[in-house]
Amino acid sequence: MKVFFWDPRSDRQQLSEDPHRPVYHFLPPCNWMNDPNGLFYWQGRYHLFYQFNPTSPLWGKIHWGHASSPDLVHWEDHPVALQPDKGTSDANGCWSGCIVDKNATPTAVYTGFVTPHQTPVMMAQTKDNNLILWEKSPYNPVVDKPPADVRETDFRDPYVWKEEDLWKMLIGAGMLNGECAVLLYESTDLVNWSYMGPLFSDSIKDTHTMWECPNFFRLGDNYVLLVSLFPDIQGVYYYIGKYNGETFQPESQGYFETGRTLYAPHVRWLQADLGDRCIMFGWLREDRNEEAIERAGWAGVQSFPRELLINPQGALVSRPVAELALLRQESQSLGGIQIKPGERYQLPFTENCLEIEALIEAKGGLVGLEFLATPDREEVTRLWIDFDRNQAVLDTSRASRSLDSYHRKGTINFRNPSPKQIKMHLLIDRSVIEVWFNDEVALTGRAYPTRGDAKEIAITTKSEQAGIPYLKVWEIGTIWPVEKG
Ligand code: DQQ
Repeated sequence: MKVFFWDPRSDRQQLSEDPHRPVYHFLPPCNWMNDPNGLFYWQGRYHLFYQFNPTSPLWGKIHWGHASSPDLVHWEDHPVALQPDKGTSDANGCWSGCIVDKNATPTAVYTGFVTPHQTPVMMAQTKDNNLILWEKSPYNPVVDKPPADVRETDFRDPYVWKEEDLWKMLIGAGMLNGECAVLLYESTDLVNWSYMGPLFSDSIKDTHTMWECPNFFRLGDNYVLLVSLFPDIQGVYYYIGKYNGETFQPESQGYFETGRTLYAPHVRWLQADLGDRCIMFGWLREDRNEEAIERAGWAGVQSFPRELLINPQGALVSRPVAELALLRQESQSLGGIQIKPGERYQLPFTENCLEIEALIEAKGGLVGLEFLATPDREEVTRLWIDFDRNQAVLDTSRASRSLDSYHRKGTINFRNPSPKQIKMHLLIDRSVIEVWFNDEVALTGRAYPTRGDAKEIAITTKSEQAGIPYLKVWEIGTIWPVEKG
């Protein structure tokens, strides 16, 4: 099979001066990336594949890009793993899928894109321990078309796992009756698949026509189904329930994340030195127009790798993997901060690649964190904690003077009733913002300040009694050897 080679280091080097380009979130050397695919631990390394257009920073003929890591945070680029092949069932794209271990042979099961009406299931394998050289299966496509009651344009993204000697596969789908569904298939060899019917279908909102990128995995005594709501990127939704090998009965459900930034997460249990963990990467979309993306020469970032858990209240939650500690550099701790309404408490550092952990207290009203902020606040991103409404708002409406970037207010409701104290865990990586509250709900967003001095951080309040009993900040270093470190 042909291998698409290029020199990733020179592209990374050239783009590394871009002030919006993250340094500790994974992204390709250049050009377009969307969904994470094929997360896999093999021979002591983590492998991440991703939807990649190697020739443009806009979505186009999609290949599988590839990188690997010894520790889930420092990455090395590899050649493109899968590329579309003319005249075959992936002629116009190798879309999303996963990798499984078939008798010690890493095997990719993915979506072939021919036309929107033809998105068969494809297979490729590698004997190469570095997962560089892949061979597509002579049996392709292994599933050529959807069942009759499924819309043929809404059938993609195989998710495969093994139960004893049987392979199971879910495919994201939209049914002719208007429901979203995950379709269950079974196989003994990954080649011959029998359709068993929808494992589960639902219609949580009339505006969704299908579920993309399904993930189905065990967490404790439960099973979790995690789906991306299509069209128009309407968030990521989960169901938690019981699975008996044939049916899935959800017992609870909710948004894993709302908003337009995080989409198409890919989840796998990875067995490595740190024990078995349920790991997720998710595509973080750009929030600026195509002209800005073309000027930048790149688009799309992966979320910081997250570990998924079910919390004691029974909700699906995530947290950054513990390996984040490997990237921490200088730190400072502050405590006992009291702020009066209208006051601004300036934090004693100016940076835009940071991690901040804080406890924030108030009896009511609003406490705000300003960051990516210019001294005159011409540009500022604000994170408001609203103790009256019991929610947080990530406000990028003044993040940038540029008309090319979109301005949003992303809101998340806290789950515990009316807390007086909120634990916040914030990652800022140039244009990327990921924040968790109380180890349960998360918000993700993008901000593109134009000024080089947009690096101040401060706390403000509109509450009579607000305090920060604890705040710790770390500078976070790069995950790439060739960039700033
Ligand atoms: N992206 C892939 C599809 C998937 C969608 C194509 C989700 O397989 O459904 O790039 O972002």
